[in-house]
Amino acid sequence: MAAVMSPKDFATATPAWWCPGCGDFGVLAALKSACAELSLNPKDVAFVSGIGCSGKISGYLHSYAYHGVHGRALPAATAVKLANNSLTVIAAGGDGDGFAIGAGHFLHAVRRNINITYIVMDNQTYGLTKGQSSPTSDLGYVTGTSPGGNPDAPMNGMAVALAAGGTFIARGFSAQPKKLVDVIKAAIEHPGFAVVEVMSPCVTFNKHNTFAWFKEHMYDVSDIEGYDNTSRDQAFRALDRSEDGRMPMGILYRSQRAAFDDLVLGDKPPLAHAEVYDVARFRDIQDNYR
Ligand SMILES: Cc1ncc(C[n+]2csc(CCOP(=O)(O)OP(=O)(O)O)c2C)c(N)n1
Ligand code: SF4
Ligand SMILES: [Mg+2]
Repeated sequence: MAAVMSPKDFATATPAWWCPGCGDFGVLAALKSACAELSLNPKDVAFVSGIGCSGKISGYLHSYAYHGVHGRALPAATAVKLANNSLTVIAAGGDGDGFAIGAGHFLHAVRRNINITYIVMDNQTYGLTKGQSSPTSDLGYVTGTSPGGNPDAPMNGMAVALAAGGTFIARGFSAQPKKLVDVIKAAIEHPGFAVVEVMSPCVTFNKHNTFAWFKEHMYDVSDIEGYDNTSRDQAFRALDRSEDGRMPMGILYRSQRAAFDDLVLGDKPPLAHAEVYDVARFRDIQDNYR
């Protein structure tokens, strides 16, 4: 019988550093609940994050953790999964981390369909570096570095993921915990690359995309009559905000195809389970890199 876990089993002694009211608290709480409800054990979870306010999350979830380099959460998470595919690997980072500096890695992780979950904590700004515009900032967003308003059109990261061959594409809102937990659980259980964009307001710097703004603009795809989340066509249409500017949330699209880790590893044991059959040769190889 699976062990009964509680969100507290995933809590760390470190208090979260975020500003009071930051949306990221909701993402952390939902992740802890999702892991507990799936009866995961902290020793079987590896959490990898990039750099940003969002990236700090790996330090607040009791599990194996790697707080890496800006924009590089996904290659690091890919390496962890290939080294030990018995781990549940979850990567997380901000909209800047995933869609600006990490955009190339994002596309390739999507097309590879590696069996990990990726949470993009999207506050439509660069929170950590004091509120510059990010790839998802709205046109006209005024910041210290764009006083005349952001001149760049926002990127639709979930539509890009769908075009790149994504097999699980979802969106949540950090202020709707029940729905967010359900979406994250489904993402973790998906046998392939699952991306969840969580709208997570930055209360300190983004005075435009506030909690109230998201409440007004977001709707659940389950409210669209007959919405079929296995239809790529319907997902594209929902993600296109050109008509009414509203943002769909929920599981927008799901399908299945072979996962990268299964294709690469086949029946071979991953590195973490392989026997070191020739210790002298292994040491030689290590010495080459010293
Ligand atoms: C290679 C590199 N370039 C730039 C930075 C500076 N930097 C740190 S976090 C960040 C952006 C943070 O925005 P986002 O990823 O959206 O995370 P948030 O803080 O909003 O959660 C930048 C540009 C860095 N740390 N490393
Ligand atoms: S600066 Fe914004 S994103 Fe960063 S902790 Fe504060 S509210 Fe959250
Ligand atoms: Mg951000």
